Amino acid sequence: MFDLQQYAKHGFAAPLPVLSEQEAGALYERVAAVHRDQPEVAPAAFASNCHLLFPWLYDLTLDDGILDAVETIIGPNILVWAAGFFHKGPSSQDFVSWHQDSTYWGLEPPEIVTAWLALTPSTPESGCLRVLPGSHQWGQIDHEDTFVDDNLLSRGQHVQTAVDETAAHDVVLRPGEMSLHHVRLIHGSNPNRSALPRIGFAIRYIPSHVHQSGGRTYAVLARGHDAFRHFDAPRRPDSDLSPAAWETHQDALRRVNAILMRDAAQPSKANAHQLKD
Ligand SMILES: O=C(O)CCC(=O)C(=O)O
Repeated sequence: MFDLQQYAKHGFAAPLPVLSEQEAGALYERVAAVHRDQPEVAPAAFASNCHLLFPWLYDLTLDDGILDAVETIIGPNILVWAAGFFHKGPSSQDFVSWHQDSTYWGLEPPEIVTAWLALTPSTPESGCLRVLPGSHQWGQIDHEDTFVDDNLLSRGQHVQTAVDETAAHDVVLRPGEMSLHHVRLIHGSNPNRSALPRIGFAIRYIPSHVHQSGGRTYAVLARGHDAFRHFDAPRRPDSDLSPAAWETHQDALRRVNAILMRDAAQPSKANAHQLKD
């Protein structure tokens, strides 16, 4: 099922089954219910670090099927550094520019892996993740911040190198399937031209020896043990959107924003669905 040699060569692996379509559909319903019942809260709640606001998302980051594949790549001592949704509504102009996740995260060494779990069909038409195979071996490339409105990235950053679109690979996923990608892999995505929302839950996993520069952030021990203690451990949310959960979430955001947005020419884009790079 999961081919480590392919991951090492191309910097990603997909599609990998994690949940049944029914399970993915049930998660989608929970997300949709919050959007329906609390529309003023939902965009902020499902963006960066939403696993600190909803116990069922916290638990999803600890899913054994996901962790088994992640362990193959980064070893047995695994922390969850961040998690959040990339949500494109039907016929939405939202897109993600070509970028490397490693650019502003301040994590070293670059052994971070993202699990991107589809809750709805992720296809070329709906604006699926697109990757440049092998680009994780190109080292860290400079990025330019654009702060363009429809860009889902917090700084609208894009990689300062020519991207050969014909070499890009579309990561097509059914609901319940995931992809894994390397923190240095160049990737992005196009607008959603379909009638359905395109929703992916991105979880950032690190081995416990990875350290944070620029400040101290939170990370949840997902498997194994943490002999390094480079991160603070947040509490599991006691219930959906509880005051205590919001407090931890806001503290986590403040800490991580101070790192991600340092030296930025503008503050984080208000519509950023996910704090990145
Ligand atoms: O969901 C997308 O379109 C982009 C996701 C992404 O950039 C990431 O997971 O790092």
